[in-house]
Amino acid sequence: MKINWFPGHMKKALREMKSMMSNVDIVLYVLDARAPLSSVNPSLNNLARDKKILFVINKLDLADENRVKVLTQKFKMQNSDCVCLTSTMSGASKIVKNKILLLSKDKIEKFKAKGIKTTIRVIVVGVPNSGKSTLINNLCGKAKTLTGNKPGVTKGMQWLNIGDNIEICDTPGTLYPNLSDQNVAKKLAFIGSIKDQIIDCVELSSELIEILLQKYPLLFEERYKGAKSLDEIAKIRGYVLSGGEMDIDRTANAVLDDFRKGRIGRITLD
Ligand SMILES: Nc1nc2c(ncn2[C@@H]2O[C@H](COP(=O)(O)OP(=O)(O)O)[C@@H](O)[C@H]2O)c(=O)[nH]1
Ligand SMILES: [Mg+2]
Repeated sequence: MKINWFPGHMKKALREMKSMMSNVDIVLYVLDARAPLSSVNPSLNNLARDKKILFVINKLDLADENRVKVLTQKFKMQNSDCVCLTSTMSGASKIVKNKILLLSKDKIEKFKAKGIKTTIRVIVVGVPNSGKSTLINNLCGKAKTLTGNKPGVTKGMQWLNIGDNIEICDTPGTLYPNLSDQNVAKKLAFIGSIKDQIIDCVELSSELIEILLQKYPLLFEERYKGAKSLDEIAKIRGYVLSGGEMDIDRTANAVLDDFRKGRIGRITLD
């Protein structure tokens, strides 16, 4: 199975985002804590290269905190900052706002000296399903954008006022034309950044099982009572088709769903 997903709407979104960049002060780059390195998108890096970047490593509640802490160091570079958080929790908003104000301190003070209150414009980018819209809703204090646990929920772009003279823009999740590293592509598929319909779920699920058995054997064993393959999991779950055969499709989807909802445990694959 070769995974690649770069539909026309992503190409269009990247083009639109590029044309907006001259009006943007900060790029808020949302990564998934279950695969922070794999959810970096070269096309977005390219877009953000002259901007201040605030990396938000999101979905910390689903991830392996120790591993995330190590990976966070990779995102602390000049002109950028990095925070790890859970967008669905109320404290997230304050953390992000403070970081935005800190990163734009120079601009705010420059205008203040002239007696002008300036607006800070923040564009929120990231691969599909990383939690961009959820974070924005949290920053707004109410549901202003549509969210959903699958890629492709956000379609258009809109500027929203989040107070403290900060305006923020949601964008559709974007990938890049060629997912040449298939290990990265698989991780993006595991975390739900790639449309499930274009993937062979049995193959994907089998690969996830192999990786989890290697990286998190104890969590896996506990969840599936020692079962180590789709067949064995189907057996203990009693997922049987009418002819008596194991229902492998159902089992594959159940394992992917368990992982995505954090039911196997807190896991980071990078
Ligand atoms: N557990 C958990 N789920 C989250 C978090 N942030 C977002 N989500 C969920 O992830 C899914 C995708 O979120 P959404 O904001 O639509 O992602 P977007 O495609 O990047 O805009 C939704 O089901 C959210 O509820 C988080 O910090 N923790
Ligand atoms: Mg969205």
